[in-house]
Amino acid sequence: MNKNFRLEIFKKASLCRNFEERVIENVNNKKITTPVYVSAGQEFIAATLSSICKKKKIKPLIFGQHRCHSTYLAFGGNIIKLIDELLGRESGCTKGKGGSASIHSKDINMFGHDGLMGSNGPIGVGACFATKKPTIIFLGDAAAEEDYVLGALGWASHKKLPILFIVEDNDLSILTKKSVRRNWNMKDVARSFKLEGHDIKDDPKEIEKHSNLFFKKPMLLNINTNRIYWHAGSGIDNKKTFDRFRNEKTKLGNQAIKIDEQYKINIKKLWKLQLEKQ
Ligand SMILES: Cc1ncc(C[n+]2csc(CCOP(=O)(O)OP(=O)(O)O)c2C)c(N)n1
Ligand SMILES: [Mg+2]
Repeated sequence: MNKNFRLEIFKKASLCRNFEERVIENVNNKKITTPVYVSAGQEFIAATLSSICKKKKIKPLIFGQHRCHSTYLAFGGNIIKLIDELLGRESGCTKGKGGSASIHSKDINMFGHDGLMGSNGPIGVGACFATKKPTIIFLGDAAAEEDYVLGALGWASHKKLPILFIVEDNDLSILTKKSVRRNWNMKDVARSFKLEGHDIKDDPKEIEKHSNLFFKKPMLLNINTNRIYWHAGSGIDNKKTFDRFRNEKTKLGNQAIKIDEQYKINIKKLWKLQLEKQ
């Protein structure tokens, strides 16, 4: 992967991370009063996928789950409308009625989640089957376990749909690790349904490696990642959790540091302006 592309991905990740840091701040100071599901730590998945789609000039249908701020922002969702959504305003991307877990945007073809874990599996497959448009379905490692997701995988395989299932595998269902819940993995499940299935890290290079086949055949990528903050809200479970963002920033050096500083300033300003409008 060339450095410019890596930096482009980093830019999106920086946008997402700095946004989430302000969300955490505003949860702590009680400016945000509804539940939030922060995607800090997992942002390189959306940042990489959206950069690849941009390069391929593909605007996919997007079916996010509850932890979806980064999905929305990386795929070009309007940041002001997301701030307003989290503040419960009518000017929000989901008219202030969806909140953090149900981010919806016609502008970027993102369909808000209804709260039933994994429901976006069959709904997204149905939408892809009906339209044959490139489609990405984001699932958590726990949502992927729902029986109706498995049926949807089978149909996507049988109909050879242009679909990408992304399992954002943070090894947690709220606080329950995968090893407590199951003795199988999603890559094997996908392959048993004759889907292209892989188990990889949230390293942009690993994601890009599979991108030649994106939307050419149905594929499932189980992407191992880390949640920095609590399931909901602003607490931290473990300060030693691996942070892909910090890792990439260090590896990319000065250019990345400057990009990140600029995003920090700009996003702080945006939040301040929106909060003053209250
Ligand atoms: C069918 C269903 N069962 C349980 C819940 C309660 N619930 C909400 S989120 C969640 C954990 C989700 O874990 P995962 O899919 O791995 O996503 P993550 O939060 O880790 O991003 C649970 C159990 C729900 N919303 N829907
Ligand atoms: Mg999880």
